[in-house]
Amino acid sequence: MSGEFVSSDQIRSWFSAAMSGMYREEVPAYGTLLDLVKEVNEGYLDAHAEEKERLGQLGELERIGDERHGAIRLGTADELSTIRRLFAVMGMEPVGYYDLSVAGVPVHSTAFRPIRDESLKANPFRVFTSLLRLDLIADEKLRNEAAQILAIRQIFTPGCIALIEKAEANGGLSAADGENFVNEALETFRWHTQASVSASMYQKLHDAHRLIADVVSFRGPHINHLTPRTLDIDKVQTLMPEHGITPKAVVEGPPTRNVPILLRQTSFKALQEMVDFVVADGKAEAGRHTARFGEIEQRGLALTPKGQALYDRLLAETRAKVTPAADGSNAAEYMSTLSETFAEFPDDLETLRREKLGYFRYTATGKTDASVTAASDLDTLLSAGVIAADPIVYEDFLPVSAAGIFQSNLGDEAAQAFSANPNRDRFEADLGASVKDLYQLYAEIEASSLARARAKLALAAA
Ligand code: OOG
Ligand code: NI
Repeated sequence: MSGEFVSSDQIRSWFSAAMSGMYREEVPAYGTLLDLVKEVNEGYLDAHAEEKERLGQLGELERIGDERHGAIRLGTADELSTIRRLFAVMGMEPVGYYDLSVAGVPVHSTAFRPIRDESLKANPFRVFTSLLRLDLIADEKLRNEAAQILAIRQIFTPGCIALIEKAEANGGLSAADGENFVNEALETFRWHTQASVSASMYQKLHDAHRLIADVVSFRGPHINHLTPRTLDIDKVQTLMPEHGITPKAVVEGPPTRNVPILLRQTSFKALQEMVDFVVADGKAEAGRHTARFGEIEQRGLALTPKGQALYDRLLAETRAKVTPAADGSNAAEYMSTLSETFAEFPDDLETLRREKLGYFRYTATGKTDASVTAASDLDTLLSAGVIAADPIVYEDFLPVSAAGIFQSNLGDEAAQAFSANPNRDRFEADLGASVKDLYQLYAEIEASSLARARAKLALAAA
């Protein structure tokens, strides 16, 4: 039976490509950005032949051009649990819990992404998915009105629901059903010019928080950005203005380094879009809404909890000295303080590995050495050159960076104080599942790569 199914990796690749095509039509600057990133990545690989070969051998080269993440913001627990089932059809599972209330954004989030090594290689498409926290709206009347508006909307097409159920019942979809599923699922992410509220309701929601207006006022959770992966974010950041795109003032995440770690991101401001509000008092009203934007990212080494703790400490130290101003006025000072503070973070692969700051993928190099066996300790095998260690790429997100991305696109007036208020239990109850632990996923990939490499050595010796 399973032979008749198309793989979930294939469905995800189709979906990611379809989404990219749709967004390219909706947001022309995204197309410009894709072309720029492609050009910079090609230039980077041409100038770094060794890195190109290494990525090729690891099977990571093909995925880079395809690589992107998107983001959506949902309104209700039902929407969140159904989107979990929708993403499951494409082999994407919830990984990590991000509380953004700390940063004045009334949402909490997870990332849906493939988790197995082969699936990540096939297509790493991920969606940062936030759930609005109406419990953080102080005004009780407005909170109830917003909840009522959200309760009656249906963000999934009947065809999409039917295909999710079919995939769940049968354990997969045929190729024809898979293609239909992609078309149906795409509808959930589409932009709608027609708002589902009146202009005055929109204004009330907007006054409470721009993000609340964005989630509550529309028929669906339009994809708000789609982010290609670049191999040189500083270069793209510098070239963006030449292509008519103004990036946010500072790149989020770690500074420029020899060995990239975690995730660096930069975005450009939301589009102003024309919106038709619902007729109130017999009066149709046109208006504007800004929600959708562009972003690029550069991914590096996944850090262990020890490495992440060092990253968090150094970032906090940097921000205690200079907090990046939204208008960009202290951008240069922030970036230089960031680099100075991060001087403490080891910046060569061998130290990062020895100090267990990051996760590594081990492979047998094919070289043999009579003085070692498959059971020799790892350092011995590495120095003999029979096993090689390569960084495992970070596949997840960073809460402080995500908050910076939200803020830069919501405008400064949106920076509001909510106290830190994580509620992971509630999120998981709404999701209908627990979120996966990202460190465990990296540790498993590392351990299984080492086991495979040792098995290969043993086989070669026999
Ligand atoms: C999501 C912002 C977070 C990222 O890359 O960190 C994000 C949003 O604005 O909905 O996408
Ligand atoms: Ni993003």
